[in-house]
Amino acid sequence: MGRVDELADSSGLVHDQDALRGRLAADGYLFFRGLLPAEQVRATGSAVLEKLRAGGWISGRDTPSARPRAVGSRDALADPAFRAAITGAAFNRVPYFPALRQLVRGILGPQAFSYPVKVLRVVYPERPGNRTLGRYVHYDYGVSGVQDMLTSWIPLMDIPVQLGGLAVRPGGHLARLKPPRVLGAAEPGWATTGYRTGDAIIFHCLTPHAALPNAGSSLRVSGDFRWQRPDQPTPAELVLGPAAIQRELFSWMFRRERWWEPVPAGLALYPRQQLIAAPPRPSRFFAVHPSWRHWQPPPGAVH
Ligand SMILES: O=C(O)CCC(=O)C(=O)O
Repeated sequence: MGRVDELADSSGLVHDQDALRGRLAADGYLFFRGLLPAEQVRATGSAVLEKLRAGGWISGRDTPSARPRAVGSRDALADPAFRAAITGAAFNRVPYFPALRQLVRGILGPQAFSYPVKVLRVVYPERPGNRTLGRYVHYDYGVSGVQDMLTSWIPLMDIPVQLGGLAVRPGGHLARLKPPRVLGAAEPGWATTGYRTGDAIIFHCLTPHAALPNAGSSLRVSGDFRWQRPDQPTPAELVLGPAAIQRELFSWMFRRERWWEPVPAGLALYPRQQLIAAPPRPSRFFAVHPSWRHWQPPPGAVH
């Protein structure tokens, strides 16, 4: 991987909220080796792959279909097998794993919640013409328009660097705002790791990040689960779903599951486009670079 650095492991800080906030403020991310129960996460990955296998994304021997079924997560939603995977209980349960939930609440506050809308990433080996949007260096502020929103990126299988896991630019959240661009495979100043099932990386919405190319021969499967405090304006589409139905997305499917909990009552919901059009407010964690005053929402999807 050339000069790409190794992520710093914050596992030793999980019980020290001040230290976690301090490191998030300094580095823009927190990585935890083995935070989650590896067996349960592996079972989640297998459940996702089973649905995809049934839809022809992979053969019995886990070889990806010669023609990708979809390039990005949005195209993928048109595919019934992908829809079965992303709406399944196994995948939707991930942000309710206590170790993850407690950790994020320790950083953001006890009422912090995860958006019912979650992103499943199934990334084929990269070939000309199938580069995903996740390969562009971007900021997740463009996803929600909520200052201090955190993204947790969870590998649902072992993801060696060759399979193109997530890379972050440590300290990049303190720097000047930059336009999107494709991340090179060995850029100095970036950090990643060989992710293992059970690992988690959490990063701030102003932290530049991108996926590395999948240079392997199998699919890469991971999920993004995003979090905010309930006392901040909340993007309606991430709670109610893209069609803005009047109830919390998936509540009718999972409300009887032991692990499920509803989003807090009384959220102030706004159209996502309205929230992402405004520059970020001051952060609770660090001084925002003045260039963010000139923030423009990206012309299309950023993630
Ligand atoms: O996993 C990827 O391909 C990209 C992830 C990403 O951009 C995100 O979590 O916001």
